[in-house]
This record gives sequence, structure tokens and C-alpha cells, in this order.
Amino acid sequence: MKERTLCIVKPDAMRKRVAGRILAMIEERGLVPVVARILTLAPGDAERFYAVHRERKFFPDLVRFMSSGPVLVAVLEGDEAIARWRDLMGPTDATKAPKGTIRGEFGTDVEKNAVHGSDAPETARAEIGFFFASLELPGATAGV
Ligand code: 3AN
Repeated sequence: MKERTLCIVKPDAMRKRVAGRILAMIEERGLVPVVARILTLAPGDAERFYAVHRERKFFPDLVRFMSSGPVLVAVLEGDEAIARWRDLMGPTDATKAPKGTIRGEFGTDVEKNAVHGSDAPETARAEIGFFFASLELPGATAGV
């Protein structure tokens, strides 16, 4: 089934200047970026984006890290895009991520893990809506 999912290239990967290589891996895997933007999250925006983790011990560090510099946010489209993007990312803990996954190639640890991906259709919809207006997405306008 054709799906859309949210990709974030996190501040650690942006600082390493590997966003282009990450996009190349995404394209090689057959996932298609259909809208993208580079921006820097305000701490309050990072708090809202990760609100489900608000009670976790690592939350303040996560918010500080995610608002520490530019991120690249993109919507990826393709068959089973949600699962395939998570598969390409690798496990959350980058120290356990296999070579060939993005976290295995570019991540450092459980916080500095290079990329984010939505984990289910409902979260994908909510996360895409967090960053992009529906009119920015292909197919939103009749006749396109
Ligand atoms: P994923 O991004 O693989 O879906 P989640 O949703 O469990 O992982 O966690 C969201 C983010 O919170 C992770 N990307 C990671 O940066 C951070 N995180 C998760 N667990 C920890 C932890 N134990 N210590 C620090 N940061 C964590």
C-alpha cells in the first residue's frame, strides 16, 4: 500500500554534513521525498513534537538536542513507506545498528541517532501535519 511517512535528519547528522548521503540512501531504497525543508526547531516546538516522551528521564536532553541546530524534514512516499523507512534507519540505539542502515553508518548513540521516522500511519499523519500544510503536499490540489 502506498504510504507517506515523516523523515527528520537530526542536528547531529546535519553537523556531520551527511544529509545528502542520507537522501541518496533514501532514493536508492526507492523511497521518494515529495516535500522537504530545512529549519531549526525552537525548544517549545521540539517539546510539542516529542510530547509522548514528556515523562521520560531523557526528555529535557532530547529537547535540547533536537533544537540545537538545523534539521531537514521531509515527507517520504512509497509502498509500505513507514516500515521501509524504519528498516533503512535501523534501531534507535545507533551503537546496535547494523552497517548499511543510516543509524549504523551515521549515528553515535541512542540520542544522536541521525534520523527520525514515524512509527505508524496515525503518527505519520500527525507528524507530517506538524511540519507541512496540506496544500504543500502533492495531490492536495485538484487536477495535479
Ligand atoms: P525511534 O526514534 O527509533 O522511534 P523512540 O520513539 O523510542 O525511538 O524515541 C524517540 C527519540 O527519543 C529517539 N529517536 C531518541 O533520540 C530519543 N531516545 C529514546 N530513548 C532514549 C534514551 N534512553 N536516552 C536518550 N534518548 C532517547
